[in-house]
Amino acid sequence: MADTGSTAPADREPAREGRVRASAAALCGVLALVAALAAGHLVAAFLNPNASPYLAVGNGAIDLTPAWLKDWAVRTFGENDKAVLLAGMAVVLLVVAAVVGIGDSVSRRSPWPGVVLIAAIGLVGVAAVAARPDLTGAALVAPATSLLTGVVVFPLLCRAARRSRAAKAEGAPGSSRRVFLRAGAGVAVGAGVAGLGGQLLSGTRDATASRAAVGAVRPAIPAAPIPADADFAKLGTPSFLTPNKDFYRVDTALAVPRVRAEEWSLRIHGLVDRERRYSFADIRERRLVERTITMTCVSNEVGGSYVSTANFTGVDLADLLREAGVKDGAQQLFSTSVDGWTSGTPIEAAADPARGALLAIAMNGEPLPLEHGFPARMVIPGLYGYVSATKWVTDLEVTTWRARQSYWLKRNWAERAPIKTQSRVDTPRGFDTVPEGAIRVAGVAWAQGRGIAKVEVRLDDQPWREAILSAEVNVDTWRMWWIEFSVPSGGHRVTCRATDREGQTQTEDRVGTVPDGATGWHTINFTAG
Ligand SMILES: Nc1nc2c(c(=O)[nH]1)N[C@H]1C(S)=C(S)[C@@H](COP(=O)(O)O)O[C@H]1N2
Ligand SMILES: [Mo]
Repeated sequence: MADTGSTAPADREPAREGRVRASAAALCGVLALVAALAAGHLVAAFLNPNASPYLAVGNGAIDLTPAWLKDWAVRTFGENDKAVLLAGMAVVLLVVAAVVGIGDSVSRRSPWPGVVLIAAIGLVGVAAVAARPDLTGAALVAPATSLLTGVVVFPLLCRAARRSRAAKAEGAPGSSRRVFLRAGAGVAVGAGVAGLGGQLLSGTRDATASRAAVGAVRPAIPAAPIPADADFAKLGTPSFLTPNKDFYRVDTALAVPRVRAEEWSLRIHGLVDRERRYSFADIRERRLVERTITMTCVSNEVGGSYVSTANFTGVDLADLLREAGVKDGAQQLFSTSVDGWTSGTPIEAAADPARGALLAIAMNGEPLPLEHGFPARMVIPGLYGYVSATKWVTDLEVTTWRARQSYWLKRNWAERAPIKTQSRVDTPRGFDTVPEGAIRVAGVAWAQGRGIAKVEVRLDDQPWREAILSAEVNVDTWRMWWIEFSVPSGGHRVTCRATDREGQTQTEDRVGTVPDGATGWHTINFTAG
């Protein structure tokens, strides 16, 4: 029977009038939810955009998702997987909020069940932010604001709905019927302004300006110029260097970590003689070296697109490790990103000057784009990204394999993951129709660390033929190829296979990406005529 401690008889009376319409009750829940999320989002914009409870819960969901489901999502939605997750979360939350609102109006004995449920949802947001290693305690203010907004706005809206309903039932005139309309509209507008304001603020502040201030990064030792015949882009291969905006992107970060260069530092510790810490200025002032490297993701399916090439500029990781002094017994370089993602690299790969592992601060002459790790990341030739390419890297611990287990290692991927030799047909595309007669088949091959010796191509059941290779830039980069065939009209199949400079030809055996990279030959079907 009790209402929320309100004393005005006008408030108490209508509460006895019983239920509001289900649609109005649902709207109370939905509006309270939207207001809560928007308020938290706005506060987070001032503290740290990653403290937004909505994003934090989404990130928490990604980390808790079982590996098989994650693989399926990446396979099914590709680079849209995050948008799909956010949209899915929105649908679930809206339905829950509507149900909370309706449930509350049905169990009209007190407003508490709804408020308790809303508080519980709010606590999930608080927990998700608290779980992030990159956020300090102050960041909890954002989800706490959401929680508070939810528990305050929800009962207010419910009460307004009941008053409107009661006014209508009594045949009361004019404005008293519109209490709910006004309250609802007020909350909706407030939420819209807060949400939009938060989005604008977090979008322009901080890291973007910091990146612009870094300006162009010029290496003391530039990479060799890329020869004109390093790609056959005119014949349908990718361009040799991948423009930053087209470079593949793979990470677990729902909101790109926004780190200011001025606030970034890198700590090197663990099994070392001297613990070291570097600021961005420390790194930038060193002798910078540029290397042309082809990166590949272990999740790249045969024929897939998670492979790209750039000129990376930075300092030798081996130099930094030498300054720290790696102790005997060290096995693993365990790196941690500001968002808590971790990677484990064999120490011999990270510390070997001949391999050329980089702590990179620039990509194709520009500071790293935010989504590729600004202000600093690791890039190690020859290893799949999950064991080598930590973006937004902030901590390097020299340790053993037993002491620390990295993010994907805990999720069934292999401890060691050198990149496997692969090749791909880019032209024609699968299921293309081409004119009959002479056609050009073109593509790309890679065998980082070993180099490509030849690529063979087979049309239908004809014998293998060797393709023409592009100029070799270095053994750590991909190589383009092309070949001409004469095709009669009808359906056809073309397959490619690469052989590395150690004489190993890609195996025909198809294995999936888990645990250490896919194998098999890429085949596409097309039609001539
Ligand atoms: N912080 C962080 N770094 C990361 C990842 C990640 O999820 N988080 N993913 C890794 C993986 S699996 C790959 S393949 C490369 C991809 O780098 P790119 O997005 O710049 O292409 O980044 C690596 N570095
Ligand atoms: Mo990856």
